Amino acid sequence: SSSEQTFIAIKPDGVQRGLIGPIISRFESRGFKLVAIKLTVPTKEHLEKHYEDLSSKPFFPGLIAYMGSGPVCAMVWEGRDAVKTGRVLLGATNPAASAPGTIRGDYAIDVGRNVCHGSDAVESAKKEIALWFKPEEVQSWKAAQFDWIYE
Ligand code: DAT
Ligand code: MG
Repeated sequence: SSSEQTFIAIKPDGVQRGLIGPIISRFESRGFKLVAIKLTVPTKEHLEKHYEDLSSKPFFPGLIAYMGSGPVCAMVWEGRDAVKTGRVLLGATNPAASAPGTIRGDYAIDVGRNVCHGSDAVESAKKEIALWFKPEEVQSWKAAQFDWIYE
């Protein structure tokens, strides 16, 4: 459906490097619709929940410290296959393996500073959206260009 939602977050390095505009532009120009956005410094507890599946990894403490080191631009983007296509726009987890033309392939070098997060499945997207946003912070609106993007 054209109403699938994914959670995308520009990480503190992406915010510091002035990449909010360029990253938003990629989702916008692809045809996705922005339905929620906020700039927030997430707490340690919040990040431990967000990344709970990775809690046993050796890089977990460093990941939590990095993600809480400054403002994060948290967003929800909507559109057909938003989760899967969002991951394509992001590129591989390790920027060294990300193709040019992807966000990580164009803007990052180190896996520990890979500038942007994107949900990896529809189920995790639902969980992440509920963790980062109250229901009333997620807008429902029809984009004027809708019929020019979907047949
Ligand atoms: P992704 O962000 O592509 O979904 P993930 O969920 O496996 O990747 O890991 C979350 C973040 O943790 C990732 O964006 C960067 C960091 N990370 C993953 N693997 C890492 C590693 N081997 N060393 C350092 N950081 C890592
Ligand atoms: Mg992940």
